[in-house]
Amino acid sequence: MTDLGRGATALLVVAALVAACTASGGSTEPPTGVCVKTDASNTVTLTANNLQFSTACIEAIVGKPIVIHFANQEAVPHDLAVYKDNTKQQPLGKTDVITGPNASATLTIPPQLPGRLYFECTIHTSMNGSLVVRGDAPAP
Ligand SMILES: [Cu+2]
Repeated sequence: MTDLGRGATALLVVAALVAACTASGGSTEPPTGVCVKTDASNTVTLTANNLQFSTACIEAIVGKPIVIHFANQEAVPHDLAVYKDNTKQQPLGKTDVITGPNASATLTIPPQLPGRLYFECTIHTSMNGSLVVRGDAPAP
């Protein structure tokens, strides 16, 4: 390899390292644009497979009941519980434990004010995410 070639290779390695560090970030907030939005009737489908939920962020509409169709696609028992926040002090609703590969349950959460709720599988708490409620708060 020529000296020029070595220099270029070293530069590429440095550039790749810088890119890797920049991409990792340090925030626990999900990046914008990755939330799965509910439809016009504030309904969304969440699936469980390979010990993971299909998304770590659901975005719902303020002031309307939130309906989550929960489908378990594997032969491992899962449930879905929603709380006011990740302290889990205020439960808002929970499905039964269901075992796939073709099981489903529907969870309806009462209308919520804007904010960031928390959901998880109570059996595998590493399966969790945010339920973001967006919109203007309804008039009192
Ligand atoms: Cu689970």
